[in-house]
Amino acid sequence: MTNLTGRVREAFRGDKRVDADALVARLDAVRRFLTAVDGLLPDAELVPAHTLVERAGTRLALSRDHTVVALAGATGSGKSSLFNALAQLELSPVGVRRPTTGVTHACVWGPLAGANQLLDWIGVLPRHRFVRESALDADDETALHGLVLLDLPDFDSVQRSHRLEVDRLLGLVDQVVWVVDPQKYADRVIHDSYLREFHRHRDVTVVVLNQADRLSPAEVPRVLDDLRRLLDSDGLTGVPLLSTTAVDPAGMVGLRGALERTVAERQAALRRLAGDVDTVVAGLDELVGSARPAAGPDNPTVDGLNRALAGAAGVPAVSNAVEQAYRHRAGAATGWPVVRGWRRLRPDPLRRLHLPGPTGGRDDPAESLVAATSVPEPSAAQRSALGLAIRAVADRSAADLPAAWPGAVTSAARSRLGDLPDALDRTIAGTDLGLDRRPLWWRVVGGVQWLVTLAAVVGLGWLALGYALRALGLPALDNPTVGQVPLPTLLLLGGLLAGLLVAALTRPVVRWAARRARARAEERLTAKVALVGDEYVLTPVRTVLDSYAQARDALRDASSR
Ligand SMILES: Nc1nc2c(ncn2[C@@H]2O[C@H](COP(=O)(O)OP(=O)(O)OP(=O)(O)O)[C@@H](O)[C@H]2O)c(=O)[nH]1
Ligand SMILES: [Mg+2]
Repeated sequence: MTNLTGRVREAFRGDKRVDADALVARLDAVRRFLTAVDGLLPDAELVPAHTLVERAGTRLALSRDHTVVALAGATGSGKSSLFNALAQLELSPVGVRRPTTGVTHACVWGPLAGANQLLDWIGVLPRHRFVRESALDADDETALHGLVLLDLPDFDSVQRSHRLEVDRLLGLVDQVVWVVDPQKYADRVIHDSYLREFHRHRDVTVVVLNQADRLSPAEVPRVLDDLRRLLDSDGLTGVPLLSTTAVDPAGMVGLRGALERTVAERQAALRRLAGDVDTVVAGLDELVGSARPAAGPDNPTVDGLNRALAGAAGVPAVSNAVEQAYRHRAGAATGWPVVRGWRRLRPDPLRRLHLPGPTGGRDDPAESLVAATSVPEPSAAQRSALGLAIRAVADRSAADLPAAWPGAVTSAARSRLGDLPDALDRTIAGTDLGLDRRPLWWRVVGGVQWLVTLAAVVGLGWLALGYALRALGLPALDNPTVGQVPLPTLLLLGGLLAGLLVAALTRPVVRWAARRARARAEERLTAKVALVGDEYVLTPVRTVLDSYAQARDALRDASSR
């Protein structure tokens, strides 16, 4: 397996710009992945990818001129104070009762109209939206034009609704400024539940140690060092870390500068989404492997399937009937004419299976569309052999696939099992068994039989006439002789003997030819049955393997940068 996760984890964009087109292409690849695996993998595994595709599509379609930055942190860390200090207005109440902020407040630098749709999507109520522009007092705010700053409720709240609101918003915003204070900066909840989870969003993460004024100047660097160490162990190496003092404008310079740079770059939204794609791709990584899977099962497995299908379709029984039918028909055509009629009375073995009789194939095309043969139903053993063969096809095909796929391959292999019996029966009924044409040699031998029989009849008649004349006292016939033997006797005995001799000589030839007819029919039937196996078992399996290959390629495209 490739370790996409590993590759993704290494990808820290830092100052590297995210190309919008490349990001759109990666999102498109995630979309292709979802299309390829639709219905094949458990939906629960795909929720983050679906969410990403939907969110990213909306975010990119909405304003790209705005950068949405959220102030997130524990209650009392000073989010609202920082929010107000940045806006230089008392927009979000700051209080002593904890938690204070229950709903998200937004402040837009620049015209509100352009940001309204974005705020509708983010879900900030109109009455909690504020505009910095109307209160613009100087050009010094233009550097923040395009900033949409959010003051979030506390994430470690005793109020469940606050936590849900924070979690929802953290999934939507472009950049997060994590606000910690000197008392709680090492709190496990902040690190384990939030900061660590954001390690793939390092390049849209800023951490501020607020209330720095509560520390002595000597303590600030020490606490910052300690916090940096914690951030490193959270996987947030390299993220900007600043100290702020919300109650003193001088203590806001660093954060303000950082926000101005973010707004100027107009990269945060793209970087955030790129981080989301990284996260989703890493989550999907174990669903696909590295090796390109085989296009289908190997030949011995397919042969095994075809054998099992042939057994279940009654190919041995039909081939057997072909051999018997050949002997039956050849006997009727070449046998001694005296007993031929008696042979004809016996039923044709193929007719008994409702397969094409001596007159040839089916005349009515509609008849071949329905299962109409009387080939015996497959035995329990044949049925279970077929089940095992289909299982083997699925197992062999899925051998190289990761754990999520064999189930889909097995379902595909069995998906048309219910249609197989009819399809096999129709195929058997529609296969040319090679008995339609009467071989020329049958006619030659048949003709010879008629000739020698005729000779015997002529001889018999001749002798009978001689006896009759003698009995009536009439002059006897002057029978010609061949050597010592009178010709009529020779004709009668020779004819009879020749007939028996031809019949005796023909029998082994018929047996041999019947075996050949059987082998030929078996070959044709097996080939036709293999086509059914291909359509009903192998094609669905190949479709899944193909989807897998597409999913794998798509995920590779989504992970590359
Ligand atoms: N000394 C000092 N006090 C601060 C600073 N920032 C905030 N405070 C105080 O800390 C308390 C909490 O501030 P808030 O801004 O309400 O904190 P919050 O993070 O918004 O809290 P919630 O809304 O409950 O999540 C208030 O009494 C603020 O005056 C700071 O930098 N220095
Ligand atoms: Mg607050």
